[in-house]
Amino acid sequence: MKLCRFKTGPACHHARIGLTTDDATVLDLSAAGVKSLTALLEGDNLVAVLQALMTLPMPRLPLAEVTLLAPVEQQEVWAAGVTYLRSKKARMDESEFSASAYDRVYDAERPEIFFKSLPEKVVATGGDVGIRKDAKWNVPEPELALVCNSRGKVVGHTIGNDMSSRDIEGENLLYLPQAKTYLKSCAVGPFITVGASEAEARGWTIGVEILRGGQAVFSGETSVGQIKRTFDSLAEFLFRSQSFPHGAVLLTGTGVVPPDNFTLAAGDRVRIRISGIGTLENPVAVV
Ligand code: DO4
Ligand code: MG
Repeated sequence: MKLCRFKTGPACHHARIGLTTDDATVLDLSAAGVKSLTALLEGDNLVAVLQALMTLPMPRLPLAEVTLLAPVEQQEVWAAGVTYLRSKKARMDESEFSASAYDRVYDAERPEIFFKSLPEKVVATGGDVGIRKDAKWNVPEPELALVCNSRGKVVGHTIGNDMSSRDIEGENLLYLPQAKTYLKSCAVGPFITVGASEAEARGWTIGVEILRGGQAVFSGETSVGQIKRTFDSLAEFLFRSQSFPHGAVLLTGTGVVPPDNFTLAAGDRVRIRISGIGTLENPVAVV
């Protein structure tokens, strides 16, 4: 079962909450009085609630005819880093200066967690993701994202793109916020898969394809099972000495890194697929 936020057309100004079970049509849960994703995610027994909602009469719309919005309302987006061996190696290669920090954090009990985006700045599928005009080496980071409620419980999974400027990050670790958090640097969506256990999610694959003029100029794949840390431990660290009254989204790190001679260009399209969730696709623009 997958939840989404959508609009029915350009003239429609309010977001509706939808449920899809077939990836072709969406049930408009607004017709059953569901006004917010957050309220749904806060309740206990989400799967049972959704199953009960599905028995009610509701409009069913073709997915191809709606505009999918990012599945975030008031949730901040945070990100974990260096959770895959591949990411540790890439960071250590990009910066002699910071190599030992990456090496240490991979093995440390405390994960690297950083702030990624305010909810209102999150880009939906189809929207532009940005590469900084002052950066020379830009990559997407395809990541599984944990959707947590206000109690820190992982209640769903979605897709995140942690757009990153590797030259800025590699120059000095203290530049990480500039390399990671800038205009259009975070895309999330389009669906939140609910009801999957961590064990199930660990069997999913994450694939990324970068298209230039319609041709793939990079593609790569990893398995969610390669993430070193458990989802609960990542969520637990995020919520330590912190409060998220509306819940939060936590990207879990990248395990697919393009070769060092690759950088994104304006006009590229980044297509990220996670087998249990769907496809997040965004064109690239200079910001
Ligand atoms: O510290 C660098 C960022 C790491 C990251 O974003 C990742 O591993 O995905
Ligand atoms: Mg990342």
